[in-house]
Amino acid sequence: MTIESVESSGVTFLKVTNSVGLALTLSDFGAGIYEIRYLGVPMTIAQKDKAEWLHSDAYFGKTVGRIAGRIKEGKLDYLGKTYSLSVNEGVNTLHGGVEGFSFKMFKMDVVHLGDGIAVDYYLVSKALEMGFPGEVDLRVRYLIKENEPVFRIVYDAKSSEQTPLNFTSHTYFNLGGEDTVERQILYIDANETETYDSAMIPLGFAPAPKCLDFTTPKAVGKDINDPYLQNARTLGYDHCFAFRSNKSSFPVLTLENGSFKLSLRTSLPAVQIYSDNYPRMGALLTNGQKEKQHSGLAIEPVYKPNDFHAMTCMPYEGKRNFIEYTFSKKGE
Ligand code: G6D
Repeated sequence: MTIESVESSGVTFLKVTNSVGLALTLSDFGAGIYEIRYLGVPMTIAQKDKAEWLHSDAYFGKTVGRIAGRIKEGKLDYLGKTYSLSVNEGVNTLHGGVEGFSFKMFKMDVVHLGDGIAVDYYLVSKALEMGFPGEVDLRVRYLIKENEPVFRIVYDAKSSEQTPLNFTSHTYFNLGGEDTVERQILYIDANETETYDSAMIPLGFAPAPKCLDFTTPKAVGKDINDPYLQNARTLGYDHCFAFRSNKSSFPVLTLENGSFKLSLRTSLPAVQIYSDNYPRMGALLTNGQKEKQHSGLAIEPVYKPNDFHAMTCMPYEGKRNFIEYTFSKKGE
């Protein structure tokens, strides 16, 4: 295992490389993933310019919180009270508000474990920060084993009172640095998907239409121009998929091309898929490509939108979830 640290714009970028060629470049700003490479090949996209990446509204690789997704008019109705949240997308709240966790500086610690290392990022979010109830202590732990092409993100949260939490990793995958992910093959173990209004406010789940059915693996681009996917804002995938059953011991999602395969295991019950529908056209990306529509596929395991009961963190109990990504090389 090698660890290299680089300072840039007041932020520490930590590159961790294990002995089977998995390399994660992490950042204390937004407890984010700046880049993942496997066997020296890019598996993700982000803005190459680190100063731009830090504050990008693409949330490339960032930890999103306190609540990933949209909350209508910034009104959180929770346990009989209505909390007025920070609004940052018109009248609505997206990804925790103006200064969500993606744009906060975490404290970093590196822990050497028997068979790998943990890179821990800590943040304390005061009560009513961005309008959310309760004080929250979060540890985001990146676990990288020495001899496996696997990493696990573990969210460990404690709170001073009952409060809803829905953290995720907003990493955009593109296996092998292709120009877009449209030819890459996606499988998702889900047959119900979220419905939305014209502002992408979630309205509830329904049986997945054909264009959102990935229970049989298909190319990301196969149905991406389906009229169902066109809404006031975008053309492409920007949808939440509820897993049919998730024992967290088998992959609930895979993405693959001719050379590489990515498998997702998670304790979370759903996944938001966003196909980079409104890119920063021409921006140079970490995979050497210039950004365009569908340059990457954000794969964001989450709780179902608005399921604030499931999101609840109880004081004195805390809340833990994990996201695990496994990489493999075809023909290995
Ligand atoms: C857009 O609607 C999408 C979100 O799903 C995504 O997280 C964000 O861009 C980066 O707002």
